[in-house]
Amino acid sequence: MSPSGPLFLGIDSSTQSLSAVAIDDSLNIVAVESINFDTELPSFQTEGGVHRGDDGLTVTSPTTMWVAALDLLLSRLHESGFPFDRVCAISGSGQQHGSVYLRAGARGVLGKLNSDKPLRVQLAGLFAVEDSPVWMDSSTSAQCAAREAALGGAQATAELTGSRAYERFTGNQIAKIYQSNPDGYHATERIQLVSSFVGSLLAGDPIPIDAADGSGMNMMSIREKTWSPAAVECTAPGLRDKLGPIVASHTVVGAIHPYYTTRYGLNPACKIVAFSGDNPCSLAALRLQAAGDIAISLGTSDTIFASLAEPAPSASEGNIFANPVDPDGYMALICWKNGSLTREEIRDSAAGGSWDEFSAALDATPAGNSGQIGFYFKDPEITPPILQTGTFRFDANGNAVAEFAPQTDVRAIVEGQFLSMRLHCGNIGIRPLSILATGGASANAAIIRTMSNVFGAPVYSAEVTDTASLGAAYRARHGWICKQQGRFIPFAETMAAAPPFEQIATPDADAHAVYSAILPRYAELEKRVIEA
Ligand code: 5FX
Repeated sequence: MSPSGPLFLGIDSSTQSLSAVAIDDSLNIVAVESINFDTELPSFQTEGGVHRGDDGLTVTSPTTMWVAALDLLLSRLHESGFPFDRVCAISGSGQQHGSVYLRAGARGVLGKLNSDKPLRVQLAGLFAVEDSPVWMDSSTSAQCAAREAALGGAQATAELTGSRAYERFTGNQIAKIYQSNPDGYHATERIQLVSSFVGSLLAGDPIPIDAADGSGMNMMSIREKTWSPAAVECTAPGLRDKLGPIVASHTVVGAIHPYYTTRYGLNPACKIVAFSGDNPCSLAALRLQAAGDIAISLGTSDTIFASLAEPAPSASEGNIFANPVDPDGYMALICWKNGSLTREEIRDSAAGGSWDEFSAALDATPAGNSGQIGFYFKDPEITPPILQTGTFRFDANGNAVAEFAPQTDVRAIVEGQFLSMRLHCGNIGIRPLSILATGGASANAAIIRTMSNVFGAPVYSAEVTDTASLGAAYRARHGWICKQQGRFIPFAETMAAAPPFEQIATPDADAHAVYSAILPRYAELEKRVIEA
């Protein structure tokens, strides 16, 4: 680490841990630290950072655990000699959708933190609801149905808020708290997201929710980036006053509270930039700054993150959020449950359990698989939503067939997964111009070539770790630069010093034309599979 110069800190409050990444002004990572909730704060008795209810649906985390983790994280960095006095700005990331219920009077308590005592001791009693519902909770189906009924259906809810009503989305969680624990609800002065809550601890004042994380609540108008009165009012009475304002994600929302300057040596000039969700922060870390930049993560589940300019929210696929680095832009998140495990199943059944044989089979078969198309649902699929598992194979004439030759199976699963991605991306307005491939399968050249050809876009490789906290650190620097200059500076300009990602595939125009011709047939067959 150089001995001087500004530093920027990103703090990620994820499901299982609280982590920090510090960068310097040249975007180098200079420090990382992490606190695991289960092992380092065992008194909270969490498993994977959460408590699961007996109903199998309710999932919460003890809010005070996040408070205790913050002191532990900062003291760990302090003890390692980290130069907190050089930190100009802090931003953060939080698991999306989780909510925190601050009791009346919380603002006064936060403002008067005393640096002689740990946060945990001073903030006991701050919460009107002690256990925060988190994104893994799926106990609010009744509240989702009520929201969609109030807002004119699933598609209308998606058009208004960016997503149809999802159980984990915060508005539905708040509605459940109001109905099941009215005393707790009425004792609440302010409701925060996990992200804005951790930022509030640092600022010593409840900071606003940012538009990107606010999009995960089913209550924000995705186009206006303000609370939708209809979507707030159908949630719980008197809610608008408890939510505070929404700000653009690059906004400086406060300064560090003296608690941290005295206790850990932070610089009193250190700014707090609005905290955001983990997925928006990952978008920033992957530098998906221009509309059409997408990242495809090939992991246990396959996920697409995308920047887009003109969203087309849909009730059947994906979530649209406000873009965390462009106040006029949007981002999309789409998840496919059948990812690596499903590819591995075909590797085992059709390629002798070997990735080399799997790749050779891909190389030996033609783009478009001579018209043969397969759907492989080892698990119930999210995109498109289909509960029925199984494999559905069709020949070039659209007739269902029981089997494919092994090599055909290999090509059919890879092409099918990418055609599904292209189809469902298109349905919500994503037009990929460049693709960043991450995750395990991104190391397989034959799979990546197929990805590039299906989308007709160049593919780059990125092995970025700690994306949520790194993205938060980039955003801290972005917000700080905007504040210094007194105007919005495009995120890309602030990232000019970052080394370019390596290009690993160039699309073949002929192969791409084959996939463009197949896509309507693929869509038609997918419909048949869903309807069957
Ligand atoms: C996104 O909508 C999710 O629910 C998850 O990715 C959480 O953000 C994980 F923290």
